[in-house]
Order: sequence, then structure tokens, then C-alpha cells
Amino acid sequence: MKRPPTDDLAEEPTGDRAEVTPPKTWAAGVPAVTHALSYALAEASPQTTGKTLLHLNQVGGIDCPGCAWPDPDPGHRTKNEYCENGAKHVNDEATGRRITADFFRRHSVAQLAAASDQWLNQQGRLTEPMVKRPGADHYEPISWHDALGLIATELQALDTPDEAAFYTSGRASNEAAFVLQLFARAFGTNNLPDCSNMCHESSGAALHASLGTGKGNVSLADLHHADLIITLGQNPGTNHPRMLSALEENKRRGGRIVAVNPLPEAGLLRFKNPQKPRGVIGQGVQIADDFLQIRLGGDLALFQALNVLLLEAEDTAPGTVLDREFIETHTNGFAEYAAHLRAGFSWPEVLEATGLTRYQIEQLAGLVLRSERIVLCWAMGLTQHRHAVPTIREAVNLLLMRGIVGKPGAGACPVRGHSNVQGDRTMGVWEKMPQEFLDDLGREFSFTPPAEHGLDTVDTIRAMREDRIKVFLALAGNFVRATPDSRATEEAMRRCRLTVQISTKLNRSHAVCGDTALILPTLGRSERDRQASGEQFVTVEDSMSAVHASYGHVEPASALLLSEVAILSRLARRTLGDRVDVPWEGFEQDYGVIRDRIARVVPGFENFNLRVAKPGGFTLPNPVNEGVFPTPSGKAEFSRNDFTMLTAPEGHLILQTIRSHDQWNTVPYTNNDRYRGIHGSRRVVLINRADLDALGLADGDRVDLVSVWDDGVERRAEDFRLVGYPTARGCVATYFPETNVLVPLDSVAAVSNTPTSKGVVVRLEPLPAAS
Ligand SMILES: Nc1nc2c(c(=O)[nH]1)N[C@H]1C(S)=C(S)[C@@H](COP(=O)(O)OP(=O)(O)OC[C@H]3O[C@@H](n4cnc5c(=O)[nH]c(N)nc54)[C@H](O)[C@@H]3O)O[C@H]1N2
Ligand SMILES: Nc1nc2c(c(=O)[nH]1)N[C@H]1C(S)=C(S)[C@@H](COP(=O)(O)OP(=O)(O)OC[C@H]3O[C@@H](n4cnc5c(=O)[nH]c(N)nc54)[C@H](O)[C@@H]3O)O[C@H]1N2
Ligand code: SF4
Ligand SMILES: [Mo]
Repeated sequence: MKRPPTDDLAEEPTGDRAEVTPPKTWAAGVPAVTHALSYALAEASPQTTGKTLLHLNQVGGIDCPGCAWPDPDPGHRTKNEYCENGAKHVNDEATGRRITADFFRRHSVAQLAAASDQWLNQQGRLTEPMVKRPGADHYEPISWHDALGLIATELQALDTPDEAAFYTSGRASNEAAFVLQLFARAFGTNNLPDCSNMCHESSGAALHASLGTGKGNVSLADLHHADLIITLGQNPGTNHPRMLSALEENKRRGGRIVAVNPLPEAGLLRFKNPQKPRGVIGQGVQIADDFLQIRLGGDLALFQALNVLLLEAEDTAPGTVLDREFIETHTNGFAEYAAHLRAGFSWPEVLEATGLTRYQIEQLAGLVLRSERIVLCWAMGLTQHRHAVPTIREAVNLLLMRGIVGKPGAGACPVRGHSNVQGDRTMGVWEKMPQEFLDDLGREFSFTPPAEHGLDTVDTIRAMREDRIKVFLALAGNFVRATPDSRATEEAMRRCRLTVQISTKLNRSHAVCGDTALILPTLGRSERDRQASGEQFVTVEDSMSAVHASYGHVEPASALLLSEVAILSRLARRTLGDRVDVPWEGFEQDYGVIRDRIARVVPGFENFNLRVAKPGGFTLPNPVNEGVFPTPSGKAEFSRNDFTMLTAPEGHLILQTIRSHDQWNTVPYTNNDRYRGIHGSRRVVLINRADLDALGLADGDRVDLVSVWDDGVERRAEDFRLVGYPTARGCVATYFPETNVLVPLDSVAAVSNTPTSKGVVVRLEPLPAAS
């Protein structure tokens, strides 16, 4: 793809700029602290950096806008209850750089669309509302009043409310999320696509079908006390760094940890805790006792093999392996499941799918048999595959056979991504909320919410393509970069009549936009939020269902910023007038009023304002932990899952798209990934050296990646450097979002409709060597 001239706009460095050093074998330690501070100080003043870091994850402080990893109980928090990446994320928001109207005068929309993601983010905080009019090539300033009026007019002009879609990214607070979904439904649509559709949707779908509730059922204490933790498809050293402290604690208590991953990720191997003296001077703690280098998509086969081995062990010594009483009283379908699994089982298939040896799998089965309390942790390596839902359901089958779901020290732990992605769902941001929730919402605000399910993320893009979505509004996020099939998605987005981005920072979704486009700049979580009733706080829910408050401590980036709640409440009032009985103005003036309404609508939030005032907040009950499975049958369901594996034709490879250590989702902070030894460029392909040999290629060669899909469309990512790397055979890795262009829109997981970002069939086309 040729880029237009860009005056001073930075382009993305090509693959030949990459420098490669050996991957690291341990995570964190002193370099983590140094890197966090140097990034923070490059962005914000020492005073602001001090303010953000001092308050990060403390009671009365800022909830880390990084991942959804939980905080320890208030009594057990350290002074530095954050990680390198948390520090980077919060200071990226608290940056001292500003984007003013003059910036948009200097840079056309086309130029911005040609700039790199990193450059866009580095320009600083958005400071005033901007509009791009139809046919214009620049954004220009617009007042809040006119901006909101423009959106209201466009919404009112739609033939049906279903021609609008309201996207949410998981950083939005509970209060903002609740207001957004209420507005969308009062307006008349359930079109509430969100980042979760691309993230843990498969986990929610699988857990819901098996256990009756889509959330995880373990706490930090369970992780500390487990006999065995199996972590699959996740890279905690980079993406949930404080999880390593929990794993370290588990090891200290004598637990065993097994990592299952195509890549030997640094944090899974060894951890030097920067908060402890021995993490500063010592060798650190070995985290994984065993590392199973699985092939992409091989986890379903792995769990089927483990579960067959459990059945066989029970045959040999009846009554010693399965929890018969639990199975009898609390589950459905065990006999059919066992018969189906045995009938379809084949070791050669399992070994091919996993790339593991039978000995390795039997060793792990032995550990499972010897462990009373087992926690299964996972993230995107399980959820972003065609067969993600059956894979996770097969993992749950293992827990059910042992009767250890919801028991102390045991259970299922989907490790969530965005800091409030779980809370947003709890607040009703979901295109298919159950009718019971809609009824309660309608009763509380005297209207009838639409019953028909709305569009998720992939279906929203399909609808844009067919001109069925005309107005698109995003509460945070970077829709065109996060979604698959970048070229098709961008084309779809450009077909919209109006696109609106409520954002803190500039990204590509501001540059690839509809006929009319609005940028509505908003307060970040680190900033003070003053409203008519005084200073406000917001609430969030972490990966383990703890709900707590977050208070901003930094002065807003601009006097013109409005909070997310203020923007949405005003927009709702302008669009709906008195059509519904909602105190929009009251919401904006005092977020406590929103929480009072949440308390009356969302189960588990009774006396919300009172309970969230307690240091550390409160934890939502999970019925599974009380032995209750709210499935239609009232029992946990065994699931019969057919064997399947990812295959690639001769000369092809399976590609996964992952995060570097120095990025926040679609936003790369630098071009380095120091744990994997990559420096200077992100356009690299990590590939097994035996695959290089087999393909007649060499480390350092430059290639285009072309993905293979049955619609005949050529999807190509240009100019990458090959890096010989210890990844599983046949399985290559590149960074997201540079290679989202390769993920076909229609390549989605069954049931969850999640793009298969970890399982794309590709071929490598060598480029002529540079002269
Ligand atoms: N610093 C930082 N932190 C983040 C984020 C960020 O961008 N930057 N993003 C946040 C978000 S939204 C999320 S969802 C999480 C994501 O957290 P992760 O899921 O850890 O993120 P990914 O980089 O996608 O890494 C996927 C991991 O799964 C492995 N994997 C891929 N496919 C398979 C497979 O088939 N089987 C197995 N067993 N393993 C596989 C990969 O090798 C890799 O280690 O992180 C959150 N935290
Ligand atoms: N190929 C591939 N694609 C993927 C993935 C993958 O692994 N591979 N992962 C998927 C996953 S797990 C996820 S979660 C999605 C992420 O998708 P998104 O959540 O849509 O993307 P982000 O990069 O997190 O969004 C960053 C933008 O959010 C805005 N922002 C940040 N903080 C705030 C705030 O407090 N308020 C507001 N209003 N705006 C804010 C900023 O403008 C910033 O530029 O991407 C998905 N896409
Ligand atoms: S582990 Fe996640 S929530 Fe905790 S400080 Fe790091 S980025 Fe923030
Ligand atoms: Mo995510």
C-alpha cells in the first residue's frame, strides 16, 4: 500500500529496521521499574507522574486503566501496587502533550490516515470537539452544543433506530456504560457492539452454556492456594503483569504451575518481583514447572486427551478419580459425554493437533490426578480460535469431572483484558442482554426496550458494508484498528453517514471516518471530574468480580473536556427529549444518582452507593461458588465437543496476532518488544527455524504475508522481516494491529462470532533482497 506524502508525519518503520537479540527468559525485575519511569517521565511532568503512580490502585486512588487484574485486599496492598505497564498506561493518558485546533488545520484527514498508530497516539490529548463536514478534508472546531445537536438530528432522521450502532471499549466506567446502554435502548436499538466481542466473548459463551454464568469463579486467594495452576494462551508478563505476583505466591506455598503456549513467554518462565528484595538482586522465581509448547489451536485436543486419561484412570481404580457424587447431583450429561469422548478419541490426531508428545500429556494428566485444587487460567490464546467455545467447554468438563468448580483453590479463571470490560457487560453493554434485564430496565425508566437482539462487532461491520448502519458512535476504543479485515472494515466505516468518537487520544478511527465525523474529547480516568454536586468518582469491576471506586487525581487535560457521563447524558436529552422518564440532568450532576438506578436494575448492586464507599468496595456473588448452576436445567452441563484442529495446506503456516510488551491494544508505545528481543520495528514474523529451512527461507529475509480464505479476496500485509524464533512448528506470530488486514471478516469462532485472530492461514512471499 503506497502512502500519500505526509510532511512531518511519522511512517511505520519497515521490517528491515528490526534489530533482534535473544528473547528474555525472565520478566520484570529492576528493568521493569526503569522502563516504567522513563516512559512516564517522557510523557508527563515529574509532578504528574508522582501523582498518578502514588494513587494507582490505592484506596481512594485511580483504578489502573491497564488490565482487569484485581487488587489485593486493602490491608495487603503495597505502596507500589502497580506494574511497569500499568505505569505506562496511566502516564500515557496523563501526558503533557496536547492536540489543539491548530493541529487539525495543519494535518488533513488523509494525512492522518497515513500516519502510524504510534505517531497518532504520541500527539497527546485531544482538547476540544472537532467536526469533519461532508467533503471536507480537515477537521474544524465545533461547540459542544452544536456537536451534540448534530448527532441528535442525524439519529432522529434515521428510518429506524437499528440504523445506529453504539460501540464500547472496556475502559468505560460502570456509570458511563450504564448510561450508554440506557440511551441506546431508550432510543430503540440493541446494537451495542463492544471490544468484548473480539476478546472474551468465547469465554462468556462457553462458561454460560456449561455453568449458567459467563464470569470466572476464582479469587486471588484461590490462585494462592491452588495445588495446580494451568495457564493457557496468555502472556501474563506483558499483559497481566501483577498476575505474576499471584503465581509467585502460589509457588511459595508449594503449588505447581504448568504453562501451555506456542511461545516460551518470558513471564511464564521466571519472574523477578521488583517489589521484593530478592527480585532486585536474585535470580527470581521459576514460574512454570513445566512448559508445553502447543501448536496453535491444539488446546481442545489437549483437554480431550487429559479427560480421556482421567476416565481411564477411573476405570483402573474406580472411585478414586471422578467426583461421582458431584457429577450425580450437580451435573447433566456425563454418561453421554464420556461415551462420545471415548468413541471419537485418537492419539495420533491429538499428537498432530497439539504438537506435544504423549509422554508430556501423560505427565500433565498425572499432575491433574495428584491435585485436589486446580485453577485453569486463560486469555486470547483460547478465545480467538474457530473452535474457541468447544475448547473452553472441554476445559470446564475437566473441572466438572473432578467436582472442583467453585471450590476453594479451584475453578475457571478467564483473565480479562480491559480494566472494566467485565463491568461494562454487567451494566448491560451487550447486544443480547437477557429479556429479564431488559424488563427490569424498562420498568425502572417506564419504557419498553427493544427485545430483538442487536448487532455485535463483526455484524456491525457487515451491516455498514450494506448501508444498514448509518450512524456509528464509539465510547472509547479504536474500532477500525481493533477489528479484523482492516481494508474491508475501513471501507465499511467510510460508508457511514456520521461517525462519532468519544476519545481521550487520537487514533486511526478519527481519520478513517464517515461523511460527517465528530471527535468528542473526554476526561480520562486519572483526571478530576467536577460536576454540579461536587467532585465525582466512578466505579469498575475487575476480572474477579470485585467492584470498587476510582478517583481522578490529575487536573483535566483541557478546560473544554466533558466527562463520558456528561457527553452521553446531554446527547440522550437532546435526542430523546421527554420521550423517556430518565433524569439525564441528574445523572450528569451526581453520579450517585446513576448508581442508585443501577442498584434497582442490575442484580448484585443493592445499596450500591453505600457498599462501594467501603475501602476496596465489594465482590459480586457468583452462584457457582454457592453450588448453584443457573442453567435452564439447574445443573452444570457436560458438553460433547467434536475433535477439530487447525491445518494449513503445504507450504503454508498458521498465524497468530499478538501484543508486544510495549503496546496497549491498538496503540504501540514504541517499536520494541524487549522480552522477545525485538527492537526498532514491529513488522516482524516470529517463525520456527525448522520452518524457515523447510520453506527455503532465512532469518532476516523480507516477505509479504498473504492470507488464504475461500472468498477469493487477496489479503496482504507488506514488508515484514523473518525472525527465527522458538515458536511451535508451523505456527508463526506477528503483532496486532499491523496484521489485522489478514484476518478475514468471516473467519469467526462458532457461537461467539469472535474473529479468529490467533488462527489465520498464511503463506510467505519473499521480497527481492534490498540492493
Ligand atoms: N501491556 C498490555 N497489557 C494488556 C493489553 C495490551 O495490549 N498491552 N491488552 C489487554 C487486553 S484487552 C487483553 S484481552 C489481554 C490479552 O492478554 P493475552 O491473551 O496474554 O494477549 P496476547 O498478546 O493476545 O497473547 C496471547 C497469548 O496466547 C498464546 N496463544 C496464542 N494462540 C494459542 C493457542 O492456540 N493455544 C495456547 N495455549 N496459547 C496460544 C500466545 O502465544 C500468547 O502468549 O491483555 C490486556 N493487557
Ligand atoms: N488481530 C487482533 N485483533 C484484535 C486482538 C488481537 O489479539 N488480535 N485483540 C482484540 C481485543 S482482546 C480487544 S479488547 C480489542 C481492543 O479494541 P479497542 O478497545 O477498540 O481498542 P483500544 O486500542 O483499547 O482503544 C484505544 C483508544 O481508546 C481511547 N481511550 C483510552 N482511554 C479512554 C477513556 O478513558 N475514555 C475514552 N472515551 N476513550 C479512551 C483512546 O482514544 C485510544 O486511542 O482489539 C481486538 N482486536
Ligand atoms: S497488572 Fe494490569 S491492572 Fe495491575 S497495574 Fe499492571 S496493568 Fe494495571
Ligand atoms: Mo481484550
